[in-house]
Amino acid sequence: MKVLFATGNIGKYREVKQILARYGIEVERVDLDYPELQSDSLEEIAAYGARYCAESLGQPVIVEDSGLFIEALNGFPGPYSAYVFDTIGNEGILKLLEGEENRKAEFISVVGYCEPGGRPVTFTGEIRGRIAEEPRGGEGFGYDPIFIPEGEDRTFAELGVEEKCKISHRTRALERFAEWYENNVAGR
Ligand code: ITT
Repeated sequence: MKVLFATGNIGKYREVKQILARYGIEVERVDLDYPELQSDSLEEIAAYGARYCAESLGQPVIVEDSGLFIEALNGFPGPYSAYVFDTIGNEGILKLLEGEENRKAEFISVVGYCEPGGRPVTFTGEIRGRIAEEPRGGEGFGYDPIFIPEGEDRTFAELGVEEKCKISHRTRALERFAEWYENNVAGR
């Protein structure tokens, strides 16, 4: 079983490949730059992207859209996480939270799957946690150095990819996808 994954983010690709291998699903990356719908909903963005890629490639494909939702910032950066990371980055987020006691945050991942001519389906996973006081750790990507998952003292970047991928938002979304895929697509 092999699925195409359209993403420009190598960190994401490594994780998705590793997680889906547990289910016997092989992943191949396609560097297809699809338009990101401007929407407050990660589900809508992932569904639109999956359909666009399936039609462009003429093959079944998955995409993944994720975001960091910070409670004290009313959910910011949320669906705009990629833009915010590329502009103000982790240091910018920490500045916005300077002196803020409520550090609660949530990572959400939405996987979209679509076949050419078909309707997209989406699968969501989330993990709660908090924003660290300073960046820590050298593994992972993006916001990993400033996100501490619930029940932990270490950031995702300190935990490392192996540990992160036992519990992450992406893992939970992909578990749901893999279960659906086994029942609905594999062996069809
Ligand atoms: P695509 O090509 O797959 O869209 P992207 O990096 O643009 O890749 P998103 O649009 O989903 O991905 O943006 C999510 C942003 O949040 C991006 O800056 C990521 O680096 C960051 N992010 C997503 N998942 C993360 C994770 O597990 N750990 C740390 N940062 C994460």
